[in-house]
Amino acid sequence: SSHRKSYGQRAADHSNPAAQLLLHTIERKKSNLAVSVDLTKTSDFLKVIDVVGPYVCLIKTHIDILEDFTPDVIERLKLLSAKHDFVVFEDRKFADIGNTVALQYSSGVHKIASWSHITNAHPVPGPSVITGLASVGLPLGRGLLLLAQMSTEGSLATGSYTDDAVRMARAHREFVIGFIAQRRMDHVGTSPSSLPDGVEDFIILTPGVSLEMSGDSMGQQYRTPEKVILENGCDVIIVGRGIYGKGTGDALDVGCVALQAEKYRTEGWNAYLKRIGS
Ligand code: 5IU
Repeated sequence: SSHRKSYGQRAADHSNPAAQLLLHTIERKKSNLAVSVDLTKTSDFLKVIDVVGPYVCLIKTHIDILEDFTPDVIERLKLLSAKHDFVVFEDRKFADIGNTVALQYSSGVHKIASWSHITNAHPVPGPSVITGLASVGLPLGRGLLLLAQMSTEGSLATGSYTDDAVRMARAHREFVIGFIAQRRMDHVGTSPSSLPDGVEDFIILTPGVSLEMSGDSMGQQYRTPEKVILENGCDVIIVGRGIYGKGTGDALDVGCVALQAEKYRTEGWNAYLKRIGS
């Protein structure tokens, strides 16, 4: 299983350029930490990204929560991505018919496909959500994550829904590079010989990670980096408030944010080293 291979070795099991970029970036920076920058002011958003940039493989955005969005934000985000060598993932969670998601992905104010290496979709509409997004994203070398599970209490994305998400992904491996999930997915039944090339490698990015908190007041449930990487076999830890706190305006303590990012990077990487047995 891919579980005990190094990130760098696994890049060879992917044809998608965004998957290769992510795995090589993780290896190069020795970081499986992604920071989710859920801040509403552009100045805070860019400041946190610049501070955590050295410690992360990936920055996850919710571009539609910025109150003062202008296209210049994207130019600055691209500059920071080049400066700090991180991948960009817009957590858009597409969930409509193929024609609509293609428009939402390419157009509107945010033009997500033009700058985000990776985005994600709910499998609830069926395979057409993948083919709709792929019509825009594949020519640009983008990659897609399917939402196979969620971290929230009472989530409906469980059992056969999760398994069917994996089957949908297997049928579209050129574009679907992995999952947002709580654990690795290779338990979903298949014989390796039924796979096109006998190899299956999906990258698992997992949200709901904190060292200190067990949840929030709105249904979020947290696990530690060690638990998700070592026990649950996930590949990338996604951390938001555990790193930037409440993150409102003046309260943003840049030194503290950098320390937290370094701490989560170390926790995540050490858990990975244990997993691959080195
Ligand atoms: N997120 C989750 N859980 C999920 C999915 C996405 O928390 O199951 I799918 C997003 C929401 C937020 C980030 O943008 O990940 C987690 O932020 P905190 O670490 O601040 O809880």
